Amino acid sequence: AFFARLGECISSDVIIVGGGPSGLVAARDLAMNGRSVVVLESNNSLGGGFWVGGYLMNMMSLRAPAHEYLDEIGVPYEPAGPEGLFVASAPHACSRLIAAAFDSGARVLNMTSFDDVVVREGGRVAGAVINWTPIRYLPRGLAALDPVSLESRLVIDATGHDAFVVRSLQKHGMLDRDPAGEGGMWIDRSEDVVVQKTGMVHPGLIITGMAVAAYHGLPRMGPVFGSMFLSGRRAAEVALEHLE
Ligand code: 48H
Repeated sequence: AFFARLGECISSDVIIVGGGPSGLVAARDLAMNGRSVVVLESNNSLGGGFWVGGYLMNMMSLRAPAHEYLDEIGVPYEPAGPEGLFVASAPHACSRLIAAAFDSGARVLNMTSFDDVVVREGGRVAGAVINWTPIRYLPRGLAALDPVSLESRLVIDATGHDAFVVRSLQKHGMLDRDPAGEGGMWIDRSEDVVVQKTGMVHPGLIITGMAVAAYHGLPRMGPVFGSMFLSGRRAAEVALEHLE
């Protein structure tokens, strides 16, 4: 059964690298629009940095209008102080987000690490080179194990702070400019600009979530997660426009 499903991942509309909040939201929106989607997650568990809020407190916060996404996937939340600020249980929200991605029909390969980009004419990104995550941790002599590749019309970098897909293009000298690296914390500004700057940065490659901050040098926002939902949604919109 596993290999039959792996076979279905060989060619898809969109590969999303990273199963954190931005990647999961993008995956659900794309699958609900009838697109074939594969999420690659290097860890055993999906959810990325969404299981806890900040400072090991397992409540997460978000600002309007992102709370509407919690309504959509059935997560309870409550107002928290200033108008338009809400809190919810992070594990509750995270597990619903994961389930919603599966329910939408997105395919998921966990314990699977994105290793490199597949490229086509003109340097267009056209898929992902993957390997089992444990391969990374084996001694070099044992781990000289070639990866395999999955092809897609688009790839979304949802790897968070590391912006791993973008960095692999940088490694190949394929980016117009180097990633600027994430800035210091400025919550009020960062949330909006991360969503605004979500988009295509190279033919075939869209960035979402904290990868946007890492690429464009935007400030970070700490444990406020609304822009991760809205950025994931924006990434799906951009992908749908390109696929059409
Ligand atoms: C496969 C990979 C690889 C790889 C990484 O970090 P994330 O939660 O990312 P976002 O952008 O959806 O959400 C960011 C948010 O959690 C956060 O950290 C915030 C808001 N911080 C603000 C602040 O100021 O600090 O998830 C990324 C996922 C993880 O699950 C990784 O394991 C996975 O990507 N990943 N998967 N192949 N090479 N690299």
